[in-house]
Amino acid sequence: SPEVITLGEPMAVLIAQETGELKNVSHFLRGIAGAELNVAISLTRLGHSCSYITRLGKDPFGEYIYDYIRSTKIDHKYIYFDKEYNTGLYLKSKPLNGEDPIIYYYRKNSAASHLATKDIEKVDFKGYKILHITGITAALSKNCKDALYLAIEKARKNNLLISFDTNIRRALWKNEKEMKKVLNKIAFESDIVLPGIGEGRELTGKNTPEQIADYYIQNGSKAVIIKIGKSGAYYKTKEESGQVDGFKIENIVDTVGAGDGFASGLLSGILDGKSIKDSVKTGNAVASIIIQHKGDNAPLPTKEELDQYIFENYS
Ligand code: KDG
Repeated sequence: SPEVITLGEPMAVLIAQETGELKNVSHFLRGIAGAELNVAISLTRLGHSCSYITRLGKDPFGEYIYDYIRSTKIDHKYIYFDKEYNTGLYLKSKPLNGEDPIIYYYRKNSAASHLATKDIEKVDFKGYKILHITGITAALSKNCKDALYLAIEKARKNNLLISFDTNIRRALWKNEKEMKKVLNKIAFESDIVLPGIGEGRELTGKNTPEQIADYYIQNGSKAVIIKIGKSGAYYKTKEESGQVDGFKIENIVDTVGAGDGFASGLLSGILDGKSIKDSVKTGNAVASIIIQHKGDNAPLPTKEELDQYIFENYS
């Protein structure tokens, strides 16, 4: 088996080539998106093996995503085509310097939102090391949430490490209470929980990185890594804790995808046998590369390029 398995919704993204309100933009650049797919792309670029489970529409965007995945080293045997529903799509604005872009989704009732337990039942989890999941999948539909729970259960039975990026997407949740309940439940069952500082505050009601980490560890999570933007990340396990500074960047182009870059760097560090502290540093490095470019996942470094980047940019 490959080392990592992940599941989620891939989308095509149309990236505005002009600033201003999306309704006035007439030129877009097409790209590939989807938090878990971004992680899979980055991991395979870094020399690790990864399977991706999803459903795609039999439409031009679905075929575009499939062809793209086929051009990477991602294992695609668990990608299913859905004849009935379309592939999700989203629009991303071109922000003025350093701001977060505006995101507009066309994904309701998408092919991937019809991913279900029957798709996960077909998956053999034996031999994988890590299951990587995000809170986005839990928000897509009831059947996606059930599929996610089944993946967690199968991962547990097969001794996989479970890595969970909370990835709050408010637009996809019915209400705040449900969102907190579901995301925290998944976090308590995960070995590694990866919230941003704002997400951690919202989900736990605590304030500092340490308090947020303690809340999750007391409830069953093994390691908590809190992303704090320019300041890097804070990590805590039962045994150790610390803060790892972020990489200094002159020009932030697009923050979307930073969390996925972080997750992929972190997991690659863990798979390479690095300490948690060095794995967090590797996560920071990939995130800092992503935000200097406008795509959600390009251009991603190979392992050699990343090592060189860390060597040159971190003292
Ligand atoms: O993390 C990046 C993702 O947000 C982006 O690729 C699209 O998956 C996506 C989402 O639901 O926001």
